[in-house]
Amino acid sequence: MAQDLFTHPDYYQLDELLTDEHKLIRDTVRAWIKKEVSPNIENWAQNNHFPKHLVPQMGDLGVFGPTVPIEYGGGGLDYISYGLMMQEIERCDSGMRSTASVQGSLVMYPIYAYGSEEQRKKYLPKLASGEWLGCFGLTEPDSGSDPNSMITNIKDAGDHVILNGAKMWISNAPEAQVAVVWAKDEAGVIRGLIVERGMEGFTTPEIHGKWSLRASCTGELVFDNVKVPKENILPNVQGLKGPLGCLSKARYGIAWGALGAAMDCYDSALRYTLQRSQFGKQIAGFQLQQKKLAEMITEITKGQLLVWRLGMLMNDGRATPAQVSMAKRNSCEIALNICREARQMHGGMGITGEYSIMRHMMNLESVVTYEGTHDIHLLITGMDVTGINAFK
Ligand code: TGC
Ligand code: FAD
Repeated sequence: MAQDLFTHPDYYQLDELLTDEHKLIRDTVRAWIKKEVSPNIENWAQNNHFPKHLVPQMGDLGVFGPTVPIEYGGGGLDYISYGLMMQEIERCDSGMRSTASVQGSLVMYPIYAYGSEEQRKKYLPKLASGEWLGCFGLTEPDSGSDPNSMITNIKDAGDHVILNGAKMWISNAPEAQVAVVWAKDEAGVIRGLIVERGMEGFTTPEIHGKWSLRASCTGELVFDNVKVPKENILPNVQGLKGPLGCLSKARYGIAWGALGAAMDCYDSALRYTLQRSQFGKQIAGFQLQQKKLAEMITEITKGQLLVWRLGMLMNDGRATPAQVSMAKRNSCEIALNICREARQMHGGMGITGEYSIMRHMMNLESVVTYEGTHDIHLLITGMDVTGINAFK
């Protein structure tokens, strides 16, 4: 990637809606990204390299579990702060944001919200600091959009349970010390367990050949008669609402994050079309290019307002899962559209690693799929407004 010249578009002076602390947090994460990530991200993605040396730095920066209380190593911050962090990280690369959202929303959050005091004290500080990396196992080879169909299971064996099954497409898995895993007990009730690397029968083979999220590692979780102590079961939740509750937090972060990728593509397209000349004038002077830029900034501005309002509702504890779905879906849709337009506006240069556009576009194909596909979120909105469940 060439020098990172990003400045964020703020067409409606939305910075006025942020506190000084919000702006400080955003600018701190942006400065770290520009210094530590932007110069290398293209190389890491091209080489399918997960920069795990950054995990402790991300911990120091406070991007793991920013809304978790300070006493457990979290940031004790609000949801706008969390959103801005995800926006800044994904503005550079969705894979890096994946690392942060899995750790914070899908590993730390369930341990905080559903765990015992002992579990919180044992795991949260190490996860917050980045000493340990975590992953979240819900999806299985035959159970994706319909997680209730999972077959991974636990059987009671006295002071421990025996875990069998396999999870698929798990971000961070090959490097994780800890996995929050969802499995059905003998009564068919979904339970959450904390599985640690080193437990006999637990392996995490890497998934190779991805064209997307190449700077994030993805793997399977394979459980072959793994003995998991009962003290590792999350005591305070049962059923699908456990993993879905975590997904609401992570999807919220993605809503801000994907918007960050869209902002980067717009920023790059604006700069490029102002600099590049054809037919004797800047290409930004052609009406067709201005239409693209005008539509991009309109969608970005609407998206910024949507996620900010959602963040305020999250702060008040009033955001509904369906509202989160709408924002995740909207941000992914506009980011992909903006990315595709920006790619064309960069001409041939748009397919090279000189610009971040192609990498964003490939990354966003995962973002629009994981944490609930585009169609699943549309059906959640449809169900919410009609009261009719189209899934069943
Ligand atoms: P349904 O009967 O609707 O719900 C079961 C229970 O869960 C509650 N619930 C939620 N709670 C909190 N947050 C949400 N978002 C919730 N959605 C539903 C619901 O109220 C109910 O509670 P209760 O008390 O009545 O039991 O369940 P369903 O089986 O009909 O499924 C509904 C559906 C399709 C919407 C859901 O299963 C779904 O969202 N599917 C998509 C699966 C998904 O998102 N998987 C993501 C895997 S993790 C991942 O991709 C990480 S990538 C991370 C990265 O790298 O960044
Ligand atoms: P399917 O569920 O088989 O869907 C295939 C198609 O059918 C989709 O277009 C879907 O929208 C459509 N479809 C399904 N049901 C319906 C319906 N009722 N009506 C209309 N259309 C429908 N999972 C984890 O648990 N943890 C992780 O950390 C994680 N990380 C991931 C990282 C990456 C890079 C990727 C690609 C995935 C990751 N996932 C993870 C898995 C992800 O959540 C699933 O891929 C996603 O939920 C979709 O499941 P699926 O791939 O099995 O597709």
